[in-house]
Amino acid sequence: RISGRDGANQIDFYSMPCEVAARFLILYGSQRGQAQSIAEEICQQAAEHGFTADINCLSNQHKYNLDSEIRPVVFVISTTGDGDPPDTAQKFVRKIKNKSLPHNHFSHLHYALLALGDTNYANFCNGGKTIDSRLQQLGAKHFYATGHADDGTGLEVVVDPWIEGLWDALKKTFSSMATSDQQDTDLSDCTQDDFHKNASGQEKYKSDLEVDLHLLKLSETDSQKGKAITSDSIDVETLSTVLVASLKQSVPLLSESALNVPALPASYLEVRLEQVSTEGETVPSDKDGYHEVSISKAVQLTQDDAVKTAISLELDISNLAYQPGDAFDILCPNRASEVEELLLRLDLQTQKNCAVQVNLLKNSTAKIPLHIPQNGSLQFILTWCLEIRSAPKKAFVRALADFTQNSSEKRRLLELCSKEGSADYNSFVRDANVCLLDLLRAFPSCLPPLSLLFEHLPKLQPRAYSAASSSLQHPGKVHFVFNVVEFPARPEHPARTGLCTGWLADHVSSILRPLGTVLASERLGTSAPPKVHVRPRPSGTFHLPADPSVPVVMVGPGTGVAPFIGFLQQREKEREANQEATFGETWLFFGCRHKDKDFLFREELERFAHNGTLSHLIVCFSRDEPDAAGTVNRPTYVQHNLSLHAKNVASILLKDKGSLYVCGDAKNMAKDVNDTLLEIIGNELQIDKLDAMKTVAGLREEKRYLQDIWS
Ligand code: 2AM
Repeated sequence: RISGRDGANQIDFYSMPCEVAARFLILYGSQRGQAQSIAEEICQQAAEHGFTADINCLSNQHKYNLDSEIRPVVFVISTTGDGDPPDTAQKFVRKIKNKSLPHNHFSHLHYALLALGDTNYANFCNGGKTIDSRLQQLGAKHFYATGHADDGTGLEVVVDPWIEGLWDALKKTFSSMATSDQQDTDLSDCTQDDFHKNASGQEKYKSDLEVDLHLLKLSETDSQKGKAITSDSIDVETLSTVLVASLKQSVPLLSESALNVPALPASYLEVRLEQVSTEGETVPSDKDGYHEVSISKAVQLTQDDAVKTAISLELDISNLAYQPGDAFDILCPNRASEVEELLLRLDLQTQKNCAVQVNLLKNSTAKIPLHIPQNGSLQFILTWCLEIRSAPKKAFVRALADFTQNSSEKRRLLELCSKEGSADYNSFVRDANVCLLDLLRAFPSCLPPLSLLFEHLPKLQPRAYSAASSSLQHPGKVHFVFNVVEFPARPEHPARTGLCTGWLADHVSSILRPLGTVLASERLGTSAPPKVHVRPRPSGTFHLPADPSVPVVMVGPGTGVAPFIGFLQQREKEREANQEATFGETWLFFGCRHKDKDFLFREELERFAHNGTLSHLIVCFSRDEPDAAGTVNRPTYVQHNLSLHAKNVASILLKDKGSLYVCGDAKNMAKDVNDTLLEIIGNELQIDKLDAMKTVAGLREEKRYLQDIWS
């Protein structure tokens, strides 16, 4: 049957023993490289399991043809924005969404899909789900249950067992294809169990809204799968109570066989250091669309005794265009002191200026990671290209164990990356923000080769900051505001600041001034300003409504107020320029800890309220003592004020077709605000929670409930 078909593969591999020629196709849709690296890992592991895998990005449409694809296909799809498929998958999605495709268009296709998402954001895994449900509609068959991995709790919790179960599912697929005509059999039933047996991860839906969107957006079978996975998963909490020790200290509980975890992927890089000059290197910039710009101002917005230090920056961006609501990517280097320590620890300090040459080991089908430049100096690569602060993935921990001399250290590393040691890995590595250097400090007999770092450390990613200005008000400039992130000392590592915010704070220290003062050099314009590499990152949706008469409600406690400062500056200028126009009501719900310590942008916000740009400025203080009047139950958080103004908020959203914007912390604030919104809508419309959820989901669909949130 199959050999008669044309397509990418002319060989009748299904009738061969699967060890010989079992070939499948991996397609990934990646936004920031995670789906790609997982796809590449599957590709590498395939060989170990006797398969041959071809791998392509979904955007390379000329390199694959699903219309005649007879190989099983494994999709790895991430999610971006408001639950959208990644940019690299957009064309593909448009293609399969074509309404003229017949319902059996993909009836020949057997596939498995791994969806990546983050339950801190709305529309969990929706990128993968969109593709999955459309493929189902067009008749494609699952040969393995879809996995939904959550970056909020650690992708590997689902990804690792999902990949582990994939090999058996593929074997069954190949053998059933070879032995009988399975054209009309959905293979997912016989392999779902395999996944459930392996799944130590839970598919968690953190908020009710997620559950609701899940119910609304998914087919029934998908939501049933979600439940099945949850109930079958290993009880991580029970494990943690018996296993908890410390990062370093092993609990001799696991049997030797439990520790028998193979190192995957096998090493594939060979790194050579050449004593040649590598002078003249700067940051990896122009080719990726970055621009080096000056930081013209840096102002500390908070008092010295505030809980957090907030800093605002002004950058000279001359002709780079942006709209309020857009963000900018900022390139930041790893800390010089950490790079030095790493070089010292790896015994490479004297070679830091050597040029690095990276080659693939013989017979390897892997690829040299694109983010490692050829001939860059070692110091440059460790400073600008690799995320040395990232928590080492389990595969990395496993590989490190192979280069650890001391037997109890080695055992502990093996425990941490074993399936049974999952809870320990989560609490001592992932949740503790442990990085490679911390592990090397804790395990002194571990001495990995450089090639291992290059294989496992991810690309150093730029950090995105929302613009806190409008170019109408500040031509040629953009402002950002951020809190200097502080990680307190833990047994696993010393106190430290966040990579980018800590670097920026140090970088601008020579021009940093307290609020309300002018720095001498600013008046005289003498000292050279610090510079930074930025790249505009336009937001698809987080913008003011085009029609200024549409009312808006903005919710942004803390530095979440940033984009709204941009919105309001824009509106202030538009009002000045067009006094005849009608402007809708404009509400801002802001919150901070202390009125006198961290009321960010206080003067500017009061000016907006005074001149009518803001019709309502509603501020709460979470840690101030009650006022002299001793008001009981005063609002402490933005959502309390939302409740107090429930009638107005409901009427803006439900009657006046207004928009609600939420910016700031995803983990707590955005969820609580969402819950409050459900209550407000439920009460106003006298409907139950599920119907309120549907209404809120509708607001999201209409892009009238927009979030710019981070965790
Ligand atoms: P807290 O630190 O006193 O708890 C800006 O960060 C403001 O957001 C602070 O006043 C902070 O209060 C508050 N905040 C903390 N958790 C919040 C939540 N779940 N919802 C709304 N605001 C919150």
